Amino acid sequence: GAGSGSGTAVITRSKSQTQRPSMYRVLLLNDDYTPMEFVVGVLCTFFHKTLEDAERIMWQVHTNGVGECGVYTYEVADTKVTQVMDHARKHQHPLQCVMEKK
Ligand code: TYC
Repeated sequence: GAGSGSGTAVITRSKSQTQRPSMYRVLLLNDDYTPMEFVVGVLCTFFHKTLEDAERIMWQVHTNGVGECGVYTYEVADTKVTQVMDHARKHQHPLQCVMEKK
């Protein structure tokens, strides 16, 4: 702080005030059965992708086995994983959605 007689004011800020939250990647995994259009729909509906981006990500997952839907704080990432898994189960598709710490 401002020490007696130092003539210097020191601004102190606690670490927690400036610490950014950990970020989490939400990933889609490929499988042999989920229709491509269903995956594109998931990316548009739950991750707010344009049709063009959704199609690019879907093909990336189809080709590489895995692809990134977005990067979010823990609570948002966890909610999206749950929403996608519930949606896939409801339509009886084996689509898998997971999150990983960046
Ligand atoms: N491989 C699937 C098919 O050929 C399409 C697919 C893409 C499935 C992405 C899942 O996360 C996925 N119908």
